Amino acid sequence: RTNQTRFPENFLWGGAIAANQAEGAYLEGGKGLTTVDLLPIGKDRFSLMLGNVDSLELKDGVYYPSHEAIDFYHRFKEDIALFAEMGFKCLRLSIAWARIFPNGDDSAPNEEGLQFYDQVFDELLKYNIEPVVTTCHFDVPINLVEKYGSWKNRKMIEFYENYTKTIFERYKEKVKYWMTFNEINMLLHAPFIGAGIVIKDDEEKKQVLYQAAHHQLVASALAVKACHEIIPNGQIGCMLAAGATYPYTCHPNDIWEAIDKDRESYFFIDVQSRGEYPGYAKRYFKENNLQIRMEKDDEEILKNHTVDYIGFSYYASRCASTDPEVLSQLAEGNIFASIKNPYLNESEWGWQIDPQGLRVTCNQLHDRYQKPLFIVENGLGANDVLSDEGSINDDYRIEYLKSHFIEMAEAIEDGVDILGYTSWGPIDLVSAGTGEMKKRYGYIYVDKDNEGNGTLKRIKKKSFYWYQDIIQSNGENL
Ligand code: P53
Repeated sequence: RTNQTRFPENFLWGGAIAANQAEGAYLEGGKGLTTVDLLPIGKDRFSLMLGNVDSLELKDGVYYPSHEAIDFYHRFKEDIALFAEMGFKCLRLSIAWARIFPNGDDSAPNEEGLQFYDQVFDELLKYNIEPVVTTCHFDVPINLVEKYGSWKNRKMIEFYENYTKTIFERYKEKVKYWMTFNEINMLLHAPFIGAGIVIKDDEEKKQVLYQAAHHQLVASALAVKACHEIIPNGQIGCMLAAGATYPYTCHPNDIWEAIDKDRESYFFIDVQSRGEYPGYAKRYFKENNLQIRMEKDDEEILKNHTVDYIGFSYYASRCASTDPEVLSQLAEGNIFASIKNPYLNESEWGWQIDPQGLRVTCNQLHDRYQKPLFIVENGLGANDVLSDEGSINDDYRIEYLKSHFIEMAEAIEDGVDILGYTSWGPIDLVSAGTGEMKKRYGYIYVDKDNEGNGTLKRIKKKSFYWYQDIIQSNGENL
């Protein structure tokens, strides 16, 4: 190795949380109900996330983990102080749309909601922690689902534009880094959690989803436009649930299948970053008889307002196969149906662990888009257990992160421009996929269990001190 440092001097080390998984206070401060507030823990959650929703009302006697979450709403000062102690350069968080516009279509914003984020950003800036803000991380105001069918409806573009302009204006002095939709490609796999979409029996699923995708893509481009106009020194990115797809074998059919699978996701980013629908998407629409209704200016809007950087989450790589025998072993119960890669280990939740896949993914995104990347989610969900002395020795998490950081350094050496790295859930929070508390990602333990019992006390894990050292040495001690 040369003397050159591995990570750029201003590399943004930090962590990432989302309003719906951390804040709680689900009806406080004038906040309206959102899609995620309707998701229980347990086996019903999965089917609801996919869009099999028959009621938009809360049910009695059901435990909804987002309602209190980890109470970040009341404890953000304590939590941010802990992030500062680790030396965070940035914190990725999301604004809850329904705190700002409780119904989504209100004529004026909710001042109390705006003030809450003012306080959060001020607290971060006090420690020189750069806020990195996702405008929408899964939680669509429920009124927009009820009245308009969420992103199925073109009117959503207007509501989102109004919302994003409001927050850009309000926070233009405080927030430089923005992102539009969290894991925009989730819309295809889990439409209700991804985009508030409920599929009715008489609806053609693909038609509905790709039309909704078009609305989000136009809305995203308009947010880019507004951000550039309102915050001249701002940067705004897209956000992809990434993870390279490997061909299961070298059979040409498998090679093509892997390309095809990746394109399901790249589709979104090709539009957001290159500004137009790719040829393979047009072919797909034609062959599946999908009519995407566009208005006259849409193509121009998409072309003129592309993102500044590519934000993405990376948890695992995937495998693609055309062999019926291999496909019959598909792991169930995951949003991304996955074929087991025999060369990889998996987490307690069956997510395959592939540090090298991070290097692959970085290189592929770099080759494709030639824009800075921002790794805005990565980490290991594990069931940490307190020792008798009350400590958490999460060596497995340190091992996971270390191996991924080494590959991230390799990608940088490959010439990939990476703005920063925010690990998912630096403080334990509610799992999006399962609603559990015990699927923990944090450097900070939160005393709360799956049933909602616990003191909510924060406890530093062993990885807290490890990450602190990584940040302090800018990755030189890996
Ligand atoms: P949890 C599935 C596949 C990839 C990313 O996930 C996903 C999901 C949803 O489960 O979501 C992202 O909490 C998402 C976060 C989420 C995180 O990954 O299921 O942006 O909100 O918490 C981890 O372990």
